[in-house]
Amino acid sequence: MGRTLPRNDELAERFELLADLLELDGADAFRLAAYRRAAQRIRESAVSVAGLALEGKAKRLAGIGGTIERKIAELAETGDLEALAKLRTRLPEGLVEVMRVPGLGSKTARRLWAELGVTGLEELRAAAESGRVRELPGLGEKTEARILRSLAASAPRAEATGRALLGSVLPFVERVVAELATHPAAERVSEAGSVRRRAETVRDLDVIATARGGAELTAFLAGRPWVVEVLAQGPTKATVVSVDGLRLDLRVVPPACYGNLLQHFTGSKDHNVALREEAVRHGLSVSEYGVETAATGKVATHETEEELYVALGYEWIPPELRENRGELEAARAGALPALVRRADVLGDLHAHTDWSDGRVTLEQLVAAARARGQRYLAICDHAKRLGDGRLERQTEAIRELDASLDDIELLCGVEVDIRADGSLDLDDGRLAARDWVVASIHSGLRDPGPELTRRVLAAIESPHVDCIGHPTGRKLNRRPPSDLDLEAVVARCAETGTFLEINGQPDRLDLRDTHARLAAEAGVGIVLSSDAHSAAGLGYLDLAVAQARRGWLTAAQVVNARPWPEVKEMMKR
Ligand code: DGT
Ligand code: CA
Ligand code: CA
Ligand code: ZN
Repeated sequence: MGRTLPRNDELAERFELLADLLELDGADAFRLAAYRRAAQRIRESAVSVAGLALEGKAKRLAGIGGTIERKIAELAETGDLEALAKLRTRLPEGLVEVMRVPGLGSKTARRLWAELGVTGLEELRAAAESGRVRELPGLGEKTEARILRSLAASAPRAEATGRALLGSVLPFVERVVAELATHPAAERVSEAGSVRRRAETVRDLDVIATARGGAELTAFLAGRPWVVEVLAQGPTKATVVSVDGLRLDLRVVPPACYGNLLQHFTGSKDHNVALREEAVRHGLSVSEYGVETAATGKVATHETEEELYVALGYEWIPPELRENRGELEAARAGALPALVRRADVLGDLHAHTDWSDGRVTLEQLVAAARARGQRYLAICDHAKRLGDGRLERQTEAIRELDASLDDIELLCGVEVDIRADGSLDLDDGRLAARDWVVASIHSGLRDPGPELTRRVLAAIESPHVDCIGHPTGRKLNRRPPSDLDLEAVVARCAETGTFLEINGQPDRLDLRDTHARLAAEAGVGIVLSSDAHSAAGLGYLDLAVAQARRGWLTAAQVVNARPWPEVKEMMKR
């Protein structure tokens, strides 16, 4: 059996590395460009370029000549390139990452290596932190500060990889749970793990069930059309992989200890560890199968989580709180907050239409909001797309539609950019005429914290700004939160009555749970938003609610859990 051919993206990556190392080696620009062009061409090809090269047909692709075709064949046959191996003996491979740090490039990377012994990002960080980078002629303190900033900015990204966004998996999990529940062998079926806790990202999906026939239920799961791989299958558990590459663990458990197992597999691990340690102090040993009294050796099982928590001296703890952030102490004291529920949220204060970058007309969006039972909806198209009289026409369209409907109140909102100098991209006269103003930062998110903080504080000072949108600007798996001084922002919001948003976009969820909790405790009103750009996008409000619950928020702390007239009253103070 022949070896499997390298995929196009693997080939492309090799040629990119080759180009980068050659650049560090000082090769001429023409050669580098040729390899980079070839890499791009390979990446974009719909057929296996390795296969073509082995048949001598890769040359037919634009940008690929005889030399590169031979190299592709070499990669396909040997798994490596001699040219790469040679370069690796001369240059540390980690230097490629150093070269890619914004503002550095190959020449500086080479000097950092030759003069400071920097062979990778770790040494680069150490050199910058100890002030050695500024010693090199032509580099200076500014470059050093920039290096440290970009190293800090790229750190959380690596950590976030390999985890799926909650918003992208939740509908799927809910469908699987519903599917399993309809099977005749199934009795109770529940999501568990990080999804049930509504963690913002999840590694895999966990589902718990009780059944009359465990083997039948796991076989049913393994046979679902969306299953592409069955990693394990037996009478009590199965692990499968979905077409989207998601791993799902199903465990079938005896009804008598359903509560014990559901609690165990909901986690979090930190919550469970703390729960068990506290139990030990009371002479109890908790496992997924029951609670053993140490003195007697008697094991009690619990059909429901409620019974289990009560037996251990707690009130039942909502899954979103199970992160060992004080919930066990609060539950023991009977002092858990009454978390905001989806039904408490009466309206949505952040949505876009095709008047700006939304993919839906005003009429379609409003119809969808009414279908969801929303009592008010603020249209917050971007001010920068509403020049040349468009804002006035949009306002007229909103008012007209609103006048024709009595089950929903439409608000003329706007989302303004907070510019680099802290000013807003809409004049005071127009701002004053809006029902609702969200101000957000969309640029310079990697700027130093003090600069970002100054911008946001300036926006908070504006008497027209009601809410700061997606305050930290993070994009999960893509961009870390900005270095904004959140505590300063929270303090000023509390003083001025400015609200902060939990944006429900699956890759934003910004504010995050802990920040929302901190802000609400400081007395800041929290707005839960969908930031919808489509009709379906209105559903992201559910994710904002989940995040709010993880942040311990009650309905009283959520601005849009009030009717619109009450929100207006809050805005006057
Ligand atoms: P994930 O999958 O990384 O998004 O997070 P989880 O919480 O879903 O973690 P997972 O799937 O590894 O395990 C599900 C639950 O099982 C976890 O939340 C708590 C429980 N669990 C797993 N390993 C341990 C452990 O070593 N000790 C304890 N006490 N519980 C564990
Ligand atoms: Ca999991
Ligand atoms: Ca799991
Ligand atoms: Zn928006």
